[in-house]
Amino acid sequence: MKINITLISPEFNTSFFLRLAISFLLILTTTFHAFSQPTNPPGMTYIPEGYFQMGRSSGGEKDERPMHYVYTSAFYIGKYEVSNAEYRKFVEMTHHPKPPFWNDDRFNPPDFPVVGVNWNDAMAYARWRGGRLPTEAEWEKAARGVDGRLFPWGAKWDKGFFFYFVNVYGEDDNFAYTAPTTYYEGGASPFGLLNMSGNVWEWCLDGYSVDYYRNSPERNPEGPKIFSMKVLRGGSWANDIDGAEVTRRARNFPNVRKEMYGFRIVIPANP
Ligand SMILES: [Ca+2]
Ligand SMILES: [Ca+2]
Repeated sequence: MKINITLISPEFNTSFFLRLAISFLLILTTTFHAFSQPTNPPGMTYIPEGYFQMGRSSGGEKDERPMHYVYTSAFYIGKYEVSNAEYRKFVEMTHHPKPPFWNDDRFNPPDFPVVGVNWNDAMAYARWRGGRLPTEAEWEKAARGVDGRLFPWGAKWDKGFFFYFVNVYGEDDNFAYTAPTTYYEGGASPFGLLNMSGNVWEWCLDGYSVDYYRNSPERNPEGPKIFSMKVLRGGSWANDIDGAEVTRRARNFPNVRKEMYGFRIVIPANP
């Protein structure tokens, strides 16, 4: 008795396995693609790698010149300054010392930026969140994008002469001291970050040197290593509008706490 064991024809067989293999590859590719897309950590904004114009070619202070092209790798940066509510979680979980202005009603609402933190406090918080402070280059790129503007929203008076888009000193901008970190959406940077100009000065990772731009590396500069003062950026509620230009470079010692000093954090995208 003859038994036919060829249940599937050779043609069908090849075609079936080819289709199966292609389907498998497609699923694999889609899955990999999904995992390789940047997934923003909560409250953070993705800034792609690439060059931008750092500093300025004229005006401002000597330390803001010359304008030069700088490359940064991709990173995530806080859309907002770190708030009192966020910093409170850190203090409660780590027993890190409380900021000195926490009993001051002008500064302590939960949704307002934490102030009175020094560079070391800011770094401790950033590390607790799995990140660090932004380098000056990262901060400036996030604040102005790639077109060399001097304010996050564009040119100085692009938003008119009323100040409902930035918290500075002595203007009708709704707040005499700090303002909520989510306020002033009209002054958002090209990447959608708020209060890069004004509200609180923001500590950066870098040490400060007046002539750093004359010899800084083109890719991912991290500031001079031998200087003891740290950079602060963006101006605050205690500065006028010109003090809130995104090229302005303030500095202070890493142990100084002031009621106009705060920060936001960075998490590298490809650590
Ligand atoms: Ca103000
Ligand atoms: Ca700010």
